[in-house]
Amino acid sequence: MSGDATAMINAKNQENPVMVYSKTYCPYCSEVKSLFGRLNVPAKVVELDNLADGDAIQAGLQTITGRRTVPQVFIAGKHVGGCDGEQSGEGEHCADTSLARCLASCTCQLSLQLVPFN
Ligand SMILES: N[C@@H](CCC(=O)N[C@@H](CS)C(=O)NCC(=O)O)C(=O)O
Repeated sequence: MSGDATAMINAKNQENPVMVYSKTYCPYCSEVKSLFGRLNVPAKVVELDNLADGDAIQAGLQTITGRRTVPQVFIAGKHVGGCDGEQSGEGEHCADTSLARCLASCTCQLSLQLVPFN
């Protein structure tokens, strides 16, 4: 399933300007979802623990991102990280700064793509 999972993830990331792979009970995921809510950015959220093939999708995410935790966030098809600011060197804690900055740098692309989002 791993090849199928990565293909499915890549397709979803292309279809949806903001993709969040999440688990319903995960506090880091809640922080990311609430951040997008505060920024009024509609994000497509996949709750892996609600899916029969959630484990396979998580394995596919690990192949793509090198990380085995949720959340994993993709903006305009690009992996931007989890809840923390690891990738921007900000260390543990949720990511108003790093995600918000990334969103700001993607504004033009997102505003074009978000119009038909559901
Ligand atoms: N530093 C990570 C922590 C994320 C994390 O620890 N997530 C937990 C769920 S709350 C996780 O994915 N655990 C492994 C798993 O559920 O398979 C982040 O901020 O994104």
